[in-house]
Amino acid sequence: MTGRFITFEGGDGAGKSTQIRRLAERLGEAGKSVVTTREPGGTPLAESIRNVILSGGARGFGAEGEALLFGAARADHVEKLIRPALLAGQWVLSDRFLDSTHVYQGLAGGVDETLLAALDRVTVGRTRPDLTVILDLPAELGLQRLAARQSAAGTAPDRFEGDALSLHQARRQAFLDIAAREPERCAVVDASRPEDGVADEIWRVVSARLLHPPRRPATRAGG
Ligand code: Z5A
Repeated sequence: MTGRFITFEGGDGAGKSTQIRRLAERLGEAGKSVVTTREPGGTPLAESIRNVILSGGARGFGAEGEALLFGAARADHVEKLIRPALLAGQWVLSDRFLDSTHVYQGLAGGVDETLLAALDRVTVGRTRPDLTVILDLPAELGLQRLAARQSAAGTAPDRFEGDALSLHQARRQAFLDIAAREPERCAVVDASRPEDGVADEIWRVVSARLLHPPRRPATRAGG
C-alpha cells in the first residue's frame, strides 16, 4: 500500500504553512495518517543546508550552486522521510518541492532547465507529487503578509524575500505557467481570500482528486 504525496507551492507569504496545517487536521479527522514537512528541510541534514541557504551564506555560489544545494537537501529528504512515509501508507504534505527549484533557480534565476531536469531525476527519481496545490496571490499581498508577520515576530526577511517586487511577480507567473502545463497534477487556488475559504477550496480539490476520484470506466479484455 502506498500513501499520497501533496506539495504546496506559491510565492512568499501565500499561506502554504497555514493551509498545510488546516489540511493535515482535516485529513486526520478523515482517518488518514499524515506527515507534514517542508523544503528546504525535513531531515536534520536538509535543515542544516536550509540554514546555509536562507541566511544568504550560499549566495556566492550563484543560482546554479544554490540549485545543487537545494537538490542535495531534497535527495536526503526524499530518501529518509518522504519515500518511507509513502511506502508506509501515509499522506505526506510538503511545503514546497521540485517546482520551487524550477521557479526560483530556473525560470526566474536563469539556471538551465536541462540541468534542473537531470537534477530532478537524480534527487527524486519517480517520487513525484500526486497533487500540487499552487496558492496564487498578487506578490504585493504576499509580501505585506510577511512584513506583518516579521514585524510582530521581530525577524528579518530571508535570502529570497528581500528580492525586487518584479522578481516576485515573475515567480508568480512562473508557478501559473507550470500549472497550465500540468493541469492533471496541479490545482491553482486563489489565496488572496480569507483563510477559511482557501481551506475549503483545497479540501474540495483533495476530495475530488484523491479521496473520491471519479471511477474510470472498466476496460474489457480483448475489446
Ligand atoms: N526555495 C528555492 O529557492 N528553491 C527551492 O527549491 C526551494 C525553496 C524548496 C524557503 O523559505 C525559501 O526557499 C523560499 C523559496 C526558496 N523563499 N523565500 N523566502 P521559507 O520556507 O522560509 O518560506 P516560504 O516557503 O516562502 O513560506 P513563508 O514565507 O513562510 O509563507 P507561507 O508558508 O506561504 O505563508 P504562511 O506562513 O502560512 O502565512 C504568512 C502570513 O500570512 C502569516 O502571518 C499568516 O497568518 C498569514 N496568512 C496566511 N493565510 C492568510 C489569509 N488567507 N489571509 C490573511 N492572512 C493570511
